[in-house]
Amino acid sequence: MSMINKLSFGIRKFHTTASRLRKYVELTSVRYPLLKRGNFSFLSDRHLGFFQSILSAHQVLTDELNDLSGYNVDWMRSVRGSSRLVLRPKTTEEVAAILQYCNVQNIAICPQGGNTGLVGGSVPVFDEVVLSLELMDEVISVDELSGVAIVQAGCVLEKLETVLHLSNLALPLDLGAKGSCQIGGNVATNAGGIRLLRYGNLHGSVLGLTAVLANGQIMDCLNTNKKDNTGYDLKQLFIGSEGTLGIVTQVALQCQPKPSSVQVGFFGLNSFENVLETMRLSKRNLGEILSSCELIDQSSLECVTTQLELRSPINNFPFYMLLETAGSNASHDAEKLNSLLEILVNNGTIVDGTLAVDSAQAKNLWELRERISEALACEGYVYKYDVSVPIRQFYQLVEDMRIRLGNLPIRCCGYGHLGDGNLHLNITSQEYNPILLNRIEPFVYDWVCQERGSVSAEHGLGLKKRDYMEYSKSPTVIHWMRRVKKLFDPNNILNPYKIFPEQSSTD
Ligand code: FAD
Ligand code: 2HG
Ligand code: ZN
Repeated sequence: MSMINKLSFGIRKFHTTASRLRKYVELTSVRYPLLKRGNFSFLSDRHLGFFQSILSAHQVLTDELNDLSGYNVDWMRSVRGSSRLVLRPKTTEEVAAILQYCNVQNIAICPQGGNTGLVGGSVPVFDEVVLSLELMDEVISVDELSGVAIVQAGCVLEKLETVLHLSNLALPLDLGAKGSCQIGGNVATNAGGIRLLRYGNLHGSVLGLTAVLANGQIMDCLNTNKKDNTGYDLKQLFIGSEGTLGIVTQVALQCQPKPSSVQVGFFGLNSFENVLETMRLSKRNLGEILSSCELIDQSSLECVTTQLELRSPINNFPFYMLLETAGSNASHDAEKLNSLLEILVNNGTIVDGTLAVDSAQAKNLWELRERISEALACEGYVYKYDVSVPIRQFYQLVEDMRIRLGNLPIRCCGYGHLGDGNLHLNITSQEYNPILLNRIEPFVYDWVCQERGSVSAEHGLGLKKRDYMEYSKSPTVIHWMRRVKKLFDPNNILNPYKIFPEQSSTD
């Protein structure tokens, strides 16, 4: 194994393969015939005239063939709406004017950020008007001393990262979609990602935000204090609300000092027991410098290397782990990692591996993990499950599912944020296959529920998972969530058909 000292990361680009984009996407209303359009107004010339009167021409898109198709289809190419209008406000006040009008006119809205969501939440189900945040992409201020950045919600994460680096700051979250996802979308989904282990989730890092409510009221919670106990912390409601309670327009984010020393290692292991032991010792021995602890199984690695023609430095192990440390003292950090690896290699827990010697190698190693979603999408239709499970059972679900599905799918694989107990179980088939789907669901949700896990660890419920909320939340909790929704959006114009099951015992 070789050792690295100083590393600074290059920016990862968001990839999308051309063959995947050519794939035909069935209309959501056809694929899910039980879905019924809500009693919302149909878009009229009068409505259009109003939007054109308050926004400039380039902020109002109506050309179905050229402009709208990308906004109607999700990144996975698994759902397709039929919106006829995309609005692209530039300010909080413009968002407020749009919402006030839509609320009075009973026009349904689908808020959209970078459209990288994986649960069908970011695209319309029927003809909802798309409210895209993409023109609200300004970094308003960055304060190096406090580490607080204030940004418009449509700012792409990667752009924010670049700006922060100029002030020696780093984002508290990082994910493979950072070249396209927006900070507002991250907040709306409470995105996790590969650094959550180190910096915690957005409920902690978001100090404040501005949200526009369904009736057009501007809710100013743009606090920048680290501590604020003046009553209810209402901003928390918007974090993870998936566009159903309000439109997030500005975010105040607690950023972190940019680490000056980063080490990335990629290891092969022969059993899941060894994976758990490696995680246990990494957490204990690396302590505060451990920034990522990710798992990749053999099938996931095979997919990413073959589909995307990436090269893995080691092969033929049932499990691989990617460990990253981020600290401020290269020799101290290297000493810590080396003594950990000495233990793990000497006692046979880790069989083979490599440490990146420079940022290019580190980037290559990260690609093997971060591009798995993209590689799986190349195989056809992907059944995606993003679950929290007790760490000892982390991989059992993949094994049980393999036995259950036999050779029905192309692939059944598992990877994810091991250090956070968040498994990404992915199953692929050439095309959408309802028979396969019925073998997977509700089995997968029953399994997770039995283990008292969560059916959505980080991607949210959106459209695809909304019927399974009750596997992770009690009827009383769902009842009060519905009450909150009704209070904030009595006409249900904000992202209807998302999060909540249509009918349930809690109605
Ligand atoms: P969108 O996809 O546009 O929207 C997501 C939801 O938020 C929708 O319900 C939408 O209506 C709502 N929304 C968007 N913007 C706003 C706003 N300003 N106000 C109110 N509501 C809004 N997720 C993780 O958690 N961790 C990962 O590691 C991760 N990795 C990914 C890797 C890849 C390759 C891909 C494609 C996705 C990944 N995701 C991950 C999922 C996705 O990137 C995240 O959910 C991300 O936070 C979505 O941001 P977005 O701007 O693309 O939002
Ligand atoms: C990741 O961690 C993302 O790579 C995507 O959350 C997971 O595609 C998936 O299942
Ligand atoms: Zn993830």
